[in-house]
Amino acid sequence: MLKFTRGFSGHNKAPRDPRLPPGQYDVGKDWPVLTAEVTPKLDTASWTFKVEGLVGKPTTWNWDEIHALEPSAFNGDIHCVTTWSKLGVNFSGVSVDTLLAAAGPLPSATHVLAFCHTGYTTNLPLADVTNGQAWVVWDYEGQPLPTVHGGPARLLVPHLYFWKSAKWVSGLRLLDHDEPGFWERNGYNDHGDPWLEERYQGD
Ligand SMILES: Nc1nc2c(c(=O)[nH]1)N[C@H]1C(S)=C(S)[C@@H](COP(=O)(O)O)O[C@H]1N2
Ligand SMILES: [Mo]
Repeated sequence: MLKFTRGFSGHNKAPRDPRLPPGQYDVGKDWPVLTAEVTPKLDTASWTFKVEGLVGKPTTWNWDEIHALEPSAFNGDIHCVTTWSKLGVNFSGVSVDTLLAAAGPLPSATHVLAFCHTGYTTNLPLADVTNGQAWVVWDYEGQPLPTVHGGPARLLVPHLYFWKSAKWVSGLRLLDHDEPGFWERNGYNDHGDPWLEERYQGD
């Protein structure tokens, strides 16, 4: 398909923020809520997160145990496929690298399926959740992550469209193949790179 020069927007316009991927706008202070399922009430006393599947040591953390891991923070931008982006946000929690290091992915593992306390799923190549690119987060701007935004904890994979950042995440399953998740089975792109505008299947 023909693609026109990005950023050409006529005259007398403020320069486009270079942090905005093509086709995205800055949503400003708002943080829209997009949820397919009913927002759950999860009790941190019974909350767990597990790494399972093709790993040497399947591992489950409870709320206290995951907080005892090395903390890791993200400052940067998030991009929803519905075209809003939110710039310069702060999340903190734990790096997915730390979780995977404990469970030990087998050499055959190529993909992960993130699953949730609510049944939502999303798929990612293992290479997109390693090397400081993905987190399980429970703080937003220094406050507990609001329930509507996935609290007590959500996945954060900010370099991909935000549907990959599963709210109320309960674990990662390592696989030797790609297995489409909820939105990927319903027309969204398997990968979802906002800089390549991988919005829908076939993009
Ligand atoms: N469990 C769950 N996670 C989810 C979703 C969902 O419906 N359920 N929606 C995804 C989509 S499409 C987006 S854009 C973001 C929205 O996150 P927000 O509501 O915090 O903005 O969450 C993603 N994670
Ligand atoms: Mo979305």
